[in-house]
Amino acid sequence: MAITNAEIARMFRTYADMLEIKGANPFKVRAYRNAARTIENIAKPLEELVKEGYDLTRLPGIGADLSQYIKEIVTTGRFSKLEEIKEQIPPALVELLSIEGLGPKRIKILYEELGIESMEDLRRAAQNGKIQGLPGFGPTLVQKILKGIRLAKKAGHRFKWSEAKEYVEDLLAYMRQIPLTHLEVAGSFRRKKETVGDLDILATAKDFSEVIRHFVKYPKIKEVVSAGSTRSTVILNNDLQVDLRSVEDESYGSALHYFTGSKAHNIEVRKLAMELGLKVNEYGVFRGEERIAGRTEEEVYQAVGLCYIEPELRENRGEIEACREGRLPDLITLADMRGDLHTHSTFSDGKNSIEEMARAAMELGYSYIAITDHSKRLSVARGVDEKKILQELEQIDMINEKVEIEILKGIEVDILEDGSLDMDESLLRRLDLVVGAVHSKFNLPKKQQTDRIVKALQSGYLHILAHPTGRIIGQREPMDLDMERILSQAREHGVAMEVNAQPERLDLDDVTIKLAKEMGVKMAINSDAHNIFSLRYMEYGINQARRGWCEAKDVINTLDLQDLLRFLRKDR
Ligand code: DGT
Ligand code: CA
Ligand code: CA
Repeated sequence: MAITNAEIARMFRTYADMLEIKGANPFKVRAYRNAARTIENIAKPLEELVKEGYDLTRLPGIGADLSQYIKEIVTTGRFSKLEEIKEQIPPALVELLSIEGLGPKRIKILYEELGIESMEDLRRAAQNGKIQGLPGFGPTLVQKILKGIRLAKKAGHRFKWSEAKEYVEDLLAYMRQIPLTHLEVAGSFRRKKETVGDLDILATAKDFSEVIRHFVKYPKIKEVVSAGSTRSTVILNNDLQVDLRSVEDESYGSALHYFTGSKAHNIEVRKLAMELGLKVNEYGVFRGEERIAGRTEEEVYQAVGLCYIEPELRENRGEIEACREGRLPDLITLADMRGDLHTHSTFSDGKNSIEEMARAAMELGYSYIAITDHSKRLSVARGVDEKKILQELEQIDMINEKVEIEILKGIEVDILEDGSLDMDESLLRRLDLVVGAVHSKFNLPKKQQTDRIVKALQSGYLHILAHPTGRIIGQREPMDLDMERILSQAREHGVAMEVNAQPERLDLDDVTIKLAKEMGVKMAINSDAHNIFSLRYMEYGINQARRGWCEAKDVINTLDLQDLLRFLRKDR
């Protein structure tokens, strides 16, 4: 079985956590975390890169040592340093790092003094009053820890869709080694939700029992929770749970519909069926004892008087009414995209030259790509100042002469705390495209934060507002914003709202995309790529846009070059 980038990233991250608990040099710990981030963000399997002889040290944060470890992992499937450290530190200790108030030092004390090795050990010790009184553990901290345990339980762990996809592809390839009639992932994964809790897989085959027998032998399984004759649940080595069900062909459509969900959508469909005197379940649509539909999803929808509804829309957000009124959207697809309007090059913190980015965009079939490096205020990203951007523009002119794709001259200009833009206006006027974004002060009060962004929208320079809420999934909350006001200002000033396709951003989210569309605001779906591989993030942005009911006509980078330039030409 192939080893996925997500698995390699997970190994490095676990190793970093364990190093930290061991009290290793913080720089070393950070190096592994940075590498993990790089790896999970490369849209091409490292295994392929290694096979092609690609120099891994060209990737951000990957030095000679890490490059060697990656080679070890893709060739042997093992990371020997991680195995060594696991001999010294119980792996379950790592999950305690997610609890607020517990750093590596305290975890070490808990382990050494009380033998605490897991979340469960910790909960018991805290409740039994064993923790209070240990050096540095006062009553407030103990309360905080107990709260942290409850939070961790409630949040559970969800996987980014992009990470789940890597596991899905590998698992499906494995399952196809045996003869199957149908094989499909249902659940939130099929609905392209930004994160998934677990995977729900559906299979039909002549020989049911062989399906389960084969499934539980998948090499990346850590634990087989259950294995019956038609269903099984397993936990993969990254803790992702997979439920597999085997059904009869004549029930396949109903089962697929049922297990695709969402639950809220299913409930509405069932209500409709009841009004018609029908019963819907995972085995079919029934009138009395008679099965009247179930082989395909289309059949199921038809039986209850509906048309086919795309999985991304099945959230009970109006899709059933829209279907009955014949106004379901014609959802955007990856093939509609004509270009990418937010990318970086080595002029700021990107890893590839402008020409490399342009050629990679060409290979994706695009007709244009905007290079939008950071502005000077963002020093961590080596933002370009007025002098450097002039050099960049010159270079773009030169490269445009020799490539068969239009490179647009852009910038990702920082929106400063007072709403002004981090670049000289005379220069902004010379660019084809100005992408504005907030990169600091994410915690301003709602009114102030909204005013800041509205001021930028009103400047007359902005074409796109990038990652509008600033959220990072599982890490940073969205900014507190009056989104309706921002959307109506965006419409008024002809600014497109970005659907940022980075898998941990996906910002705007699905609900806000739908609102934007309803308000008549244009959008741009962009990869925000910092290297040639990440241009492929576009797929994740398309997923999110589809969940937000987006059609090609709502999105400016589905326009051909001439029409796009017309949109970008504003009075300024
Ligand atoms: P997840 O895994 O949390 O990301 O979300 P889902 O939507 O994949 O949910 P999951 O795995 O619990 O269940 C898969 C599908 O099965 C769900 O989308 C709808 C269906 N389902 C589960 N439980 C029920 C239920 O009680 N009633 C109905 N109508 N459908 C259910
Ligand atoms: Ca699921
Ligand atoms: Ca499930």
